[in-house]
Amino acid sequence: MKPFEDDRDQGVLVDTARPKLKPPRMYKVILNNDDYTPMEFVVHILELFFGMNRDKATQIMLHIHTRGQGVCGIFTRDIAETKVTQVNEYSREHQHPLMCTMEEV
Ligand code: TYC
Repeated sequence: MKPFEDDRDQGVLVDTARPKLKPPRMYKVILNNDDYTPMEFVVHILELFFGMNRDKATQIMLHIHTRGQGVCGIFTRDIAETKVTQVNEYSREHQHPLMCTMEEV
């Protein structure tokens, strides 16, 4: 470099921001069948915690009853964990063995 030459970077410094964001992992919240929980209680759970109307809740409950398990919804991990905890606590409070679980999509 010649004496007194300005060596500050003259290159292009401004680039479009491209943050490397990945979509979040998603989790299915699953209700499992059992022999003891009343059908009406399962329908109530699907309405209360998953925002289903009575027809949809009844359809999903019957699917779980006949097939062994069913998906209530798909959520990010924190939301799915909260749903699982809320459903299991609520079921225990009402002395039902209903089991709610989650698995990654
Ligand atoms: N199998 C239960 C009964 O016959 C009903 C039931 C449905 C229980 C869905 C759990 O996730 C469930 N009373």
